[in-house]
Formats: sequence, structure tokens, C-alpha cells
Amino acid sequence: MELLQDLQWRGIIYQQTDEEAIKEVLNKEKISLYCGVDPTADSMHIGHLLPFLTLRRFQAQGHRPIVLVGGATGLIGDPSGKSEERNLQTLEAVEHNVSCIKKQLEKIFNFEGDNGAILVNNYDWAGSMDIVTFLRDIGKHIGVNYMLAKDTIANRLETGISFTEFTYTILQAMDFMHLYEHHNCKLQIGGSDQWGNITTGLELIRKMMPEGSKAFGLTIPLVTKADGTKFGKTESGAVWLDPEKTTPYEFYQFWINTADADVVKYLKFFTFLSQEEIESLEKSVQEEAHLRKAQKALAEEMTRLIHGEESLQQAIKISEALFSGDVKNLSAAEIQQGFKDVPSYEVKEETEANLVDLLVAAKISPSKRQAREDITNGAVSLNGEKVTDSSYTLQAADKIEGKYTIIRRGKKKYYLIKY
Ligand code: 383
Repeated sequence: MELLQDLQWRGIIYQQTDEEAIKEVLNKEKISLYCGVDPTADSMHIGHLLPFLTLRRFQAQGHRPIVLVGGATGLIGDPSGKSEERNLQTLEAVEHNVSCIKKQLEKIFNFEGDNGAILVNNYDWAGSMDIVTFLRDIGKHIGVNYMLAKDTIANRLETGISFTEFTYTILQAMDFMHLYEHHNCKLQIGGSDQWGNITTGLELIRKMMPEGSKAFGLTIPLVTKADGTKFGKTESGAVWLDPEKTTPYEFYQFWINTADADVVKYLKFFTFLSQEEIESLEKSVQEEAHLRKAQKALAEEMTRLIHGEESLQQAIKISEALFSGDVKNLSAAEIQQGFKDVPSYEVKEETEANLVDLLVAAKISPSKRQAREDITNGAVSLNGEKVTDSSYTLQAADKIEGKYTIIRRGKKKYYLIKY
């Protein structure tokens, strides 16, 4: 299917600067287009995914994606969507974050071939520009009235905005112009919060580039949830792409827990499944929602995309083990992922090999009497196997890879014993 039609069907287009002209250009030629990210943390999170996956959809149709990491803009801070002035980050932090984010972007894009992706850092052209050149060559083309009319600036006039953040939009505009000039980049995409910055770029290109120069902007909707809560946040915070911050199992769980009311929208936004595949999953949501086929497909596609096949299979294995309670075949590494958030206890004394003593020491049972009762009632299991002998002593075989024992009390309450 035609690219724009497909994006339209997926609900990925929010605003376009010139719908007709964009259609015409894309039908006529293969273009270069870009999207940027500021290195505000050492990892991207799923809130960043949609625009970058959209770049990939363009790449799949023969266009060239340019991925920009804001080594310079990250030192300034985008006021878009922020009600308060940001704290400046240190040079070292930004440098560190740039290298982490670069590695993540390198995994998402294909850099080979005729329309291989290009990765750029705006520090390379903005970092060394001197103030007089900036004010004379760039600043002169952007009216203060024009800037004050931007939502992201207007919204801050009451609460206050520094000259630093006020200037941010011009830095992003310089990037667009730079990429237009050096890479023939004709389109910038971004979330709807980036509309103001994208259009400042078009203004600068119109003023500074030769007559007849034409570039465009396209924004992507904010990802929302049917229940009104914020997308991409869990109890433990943001869902990061870095497996050290959000394990592939947690990542998988995030997607599998998508509500029926949201799942089709997310399949369209985030996956590369075809229209037919998504429509058949939609039917499944309507007719057999309890099977959660759409959620499983979403979680599989996303985990494979970000973490690869092996991590996906691990995440599925951990999920199934936790669901059925049959945890004995998990490896120590899998236990570490799956039991990150359950209460844990590190064994200190040898006497704690006695199960009753261990249950009390680990605060799984409140007293020895209760611990004995729990065991004889069949409420306690070790690594998924019920233990009913209240004089039981833990053996080497109860320690998975010598590191962990998983204790379950009652139906679902898990504890992790560490050695
Ligand atoms: C910097 C220089 C450019 C072009 C873009 C930038 C970054 C931009 C920004 N983007 C957000 C970020 O970095 O702040 N000024 O966190 C987010 N993006 C994308 C998307 C989004 C935006 O990285 O809506 C969500 O992910 O545009 O908030 O020359």
C-alpha cells in the first residue's frame, strides 16, 4: 500500500504543513527526512518510539532516514510541553547520554544500502558556532513576534522562560536548515509537541535558502490510553528501551497488559504487521477477547523489535512459568528478570536451611507456629513444588544454580531467597 495511505490508516499522521505538496513529493521522488531526540537521559523510552518507527516506515519505502541526536540542543533544553524551566545538564552527562542513545538508534535502523540511515549529532555544527555569527546570520531572520506566538513559548510567558530556552527553537531550526543544505533533507517529523520547532525550521529555510527551496513538516499524535492515564508509565516509572533499566520480561509484560480498548491502535502505531494481520487481530478482540491474541502479538512484535528473538523467547518462558507456577526450569538469569520486583531475602545463617526458620527470617510467615501451619496446610512451595513436611531442610538441589530459591506462599505471593 502507498506510504501516506498506510500512515493515514494507522492513525499516525496528526498535522502536515502542506498535505498536497507532501503527497506530490513522496509520489515523485525518494527523499531524506529526519527526526531528532535530545539526550536528556541515558536511554530512550517507549514515548520516543513512534516517530522513529515512522521513520522506518519511510525507509521501508525507499526514503532515507536521518536520525539526529541533540548533543547541542540537549545542553539547552526544549521548553516544548514543559511548564517550568529545565535544569541544565552537565557536559559530561550529555556526552554520556549521546553515546548511549546513539547505540540504541543504531539497533533500530538499517545503515546499509542505497537508502541506509544516517546518524548525526547537532553538536557537530551548532557546538562551535560563535555568538556573533549566530546573531548576525541566523537570529536576524527570526522575528521575536513570530517566536512569541509559538504555543510552547507563549505558554511559558506567565511562569517565565529564560533567554536560553527561548532560543531553543532557533537551534532546532538551524538543524533542519543544515540537513536541508547538506543532505537534501526535505521533511522533519516529530511528535505533536514538536510542531512549533519544525515550523521555525521551515521559516529559516524559506528565509535563508535559495528561492524555490521547499521543505515540509509532519507530526504524529500523542499516544493516549482509553482510560485517560498516561501512556508508557508503569508503577515503577517509564518503560525504557535499555534492558538494564526495563528488562525484556518487564517490557513484554508492559505490552501484554494493554487494554482491549487500546490494543488495535497500538498494533497500528507500533508494529509492522500488515493491514490484514491487524484486522484479523481486531476481529479476535471483538469475538474472543479472553484469548488476548492481539496483546500477545503486540508484546511479541515489540519485544522482538527492541530486544531480539532470544530475549523475547526468554520473556515468554518467564511469563508462562510465573502464570502456571511451574518455575523450576527457569535459569538464574531468568529468575533475576522475572522476580525483580518480588520481596527478596538474603540467607545469612546456616540454621536458615530449616524451612520453618527461613520462612520466619525472610518474613514470609509471621511466626514459627504460623510457618509450620502454612507448610502442613500445603500453602508453601519451593521452586514450584509443594512442601508439606514442616521439618524440611533445604538441599543443594533447592538452590537454582546455587543462587536462588523461589518460595511461594498461598496462590500468587512469591518471594525470592538469595544465597
Ligand atoms: C532536537 C534537535 C532537532 C530535532 C529534534 C530535537 C529534539 C526535540 C525534542 N524531542 C523529544 C525528546 O527529545 O525535544 N526538540 O525527548 C521527543 N522526540 C520524539 C518526538 C517526541 C518528542 O525525541 O514527540 C517524542 O519522541 O518528537 O517529545 O533538530
